[in-house]
Amino acid sequence: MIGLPILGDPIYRASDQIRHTYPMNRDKITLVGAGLVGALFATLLAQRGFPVEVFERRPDPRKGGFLGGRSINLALAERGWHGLRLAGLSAALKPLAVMMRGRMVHHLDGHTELLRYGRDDSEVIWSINRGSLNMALLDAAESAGARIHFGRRLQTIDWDKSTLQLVDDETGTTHAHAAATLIGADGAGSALRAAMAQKIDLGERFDPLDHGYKELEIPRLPDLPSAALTPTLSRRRESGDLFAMEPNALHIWPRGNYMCIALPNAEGSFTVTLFLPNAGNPGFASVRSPAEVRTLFERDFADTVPLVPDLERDFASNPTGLLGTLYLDRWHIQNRALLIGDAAHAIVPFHGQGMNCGFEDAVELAELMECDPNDSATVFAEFERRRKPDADAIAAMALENYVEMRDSVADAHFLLMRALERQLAARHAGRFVPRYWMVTFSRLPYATAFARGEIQSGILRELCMDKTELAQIDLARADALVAARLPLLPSA
Ligand code: FAD
Ligand code: 8R5
Repeated sequence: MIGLPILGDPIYRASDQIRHTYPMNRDKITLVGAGLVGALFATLLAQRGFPVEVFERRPDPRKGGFLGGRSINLALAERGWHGLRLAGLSAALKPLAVMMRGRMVHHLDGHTELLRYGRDDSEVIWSINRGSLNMALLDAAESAGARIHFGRRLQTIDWDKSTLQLVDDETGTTHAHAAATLIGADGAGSALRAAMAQKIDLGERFDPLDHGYKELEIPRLPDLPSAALTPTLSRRRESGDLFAMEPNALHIWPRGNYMCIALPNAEGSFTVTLFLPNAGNPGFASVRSPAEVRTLFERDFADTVPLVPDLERDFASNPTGLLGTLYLDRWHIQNRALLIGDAAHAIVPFHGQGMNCGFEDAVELAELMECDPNDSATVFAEFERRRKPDADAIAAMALENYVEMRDSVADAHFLLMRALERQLAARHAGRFVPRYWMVTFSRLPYATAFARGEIQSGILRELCMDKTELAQIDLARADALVAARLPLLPSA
């Protein structure tokens, strides 16, 4: 037993300086999927002394796989940072992330305006590269003691024999593995979920959105063809600028029923995403040929045209992404298996909360397991009881935020309500907190953000009815409504 920690022996982990005691008698936990949520959860569990084994379909991205492809970024908010902090990763990742202070709205006539998300630079979101984040999490999981097996795709489960069938897609070989307690973080197309559904009715429902998405790229300023550059951009390039647009913003081109967005990448490029209905015009069914793509962009997103040199090629070669919401009535089977992250509750992307919510799952579950390490049945049931209302709430808010981003953001009445919202937030700190702030900058349960958001938007609608300017609002009435309808929030 030399070299192995014994009960009561403190372990010091270099990465976060947290002291852990390695307990005995903890059952091994088998995880499926080492994506964002799986890798974070493996880290948190291993830190808490659980033996953790992870099976991941893909090869190890640290061995030359993730690099080279397109830069794909994600918006990281407070819930996500909290998980990364607990994993001891936030200090190392912060320098890789680009601050996004607000929405940079690109109007049809070409003018832009920045609508700040929060009050100051402490209330912002961050754009981070998915590959870098995933690799940092894999490193953290392994340093905490988790064992990750790459090139192992879960195919089927023999529940009676507690055995997984795993396939190595590169060689075609299959492997059997005995596992008693399974946790699935294998994403929206979860194989564990499919295997669970053969044993019990999960009450699964997928609500497809009738809109899809396509990713395009704005290269770094030095990589843009000179011919396309405006005089301003040429000057900026000569002065050494890397970014072709404002880097510290999430760019939005709201166009009513559809939109483009762009998130900055640390090296200077932007990932642009076009969200469009699948049918109708414009829609993915009608915008197909290179000429149709160009016509759409020249009409609706004219300021992006010089910045997306490979427009037609990106459009043709990148797949059209499907969107929708996954609802399950049950996330677990007794003490045998539990789903977390997208495998349990994939949502539409419009609040930028899919990963953030999944990280919150990982933290909540790791903390429950730490409190009650030998009773998976109770922990799994409790996890589902606590998290399901929050998952349902963020699913609903994400759908609502699509309308806000693509449409309302350019609407005068909406902007009046937003301005009043800020004023009430300043007058009633801790009581009137904009829903976006609760979702993005706090760790209040999503269900609380949703419920209070409904009350708040009722107040805003009543006060703004028939009004066009802030000066017309009856603030005494506003104060009375807030006091009557919104209890003080617990201080964080
Ligand atoms: P995944 O990240 O999908 O990981 C699942 C893992 O399981 C993968 O590694 C996969 O290879 C593995 N796997 C799958 N099947 C098997 C199998 N049978 N056996 C073994 N392993 C398997 N969220 C945000 O919060 N902010 C954003 O800005 C944001 N932007 C996004 C942009 C895009 C283009 C997309 C597609 C999503 C975005 N999301 C964002 C959502 C976010 O990516 C997901 O919510 C998050 O990745 C979910 O993590 P997960 O670990 O549950 O699933
Ligand atoms: N996901 C995001 C927001 C909210 C921004 C706001 C929205 C692309 C497939 Cl669509 C979207 C947000 O309200 O002003 N924060 O972060 C990320 C988003 O989309 C991501 C990049 C995406 C899935 C394609």
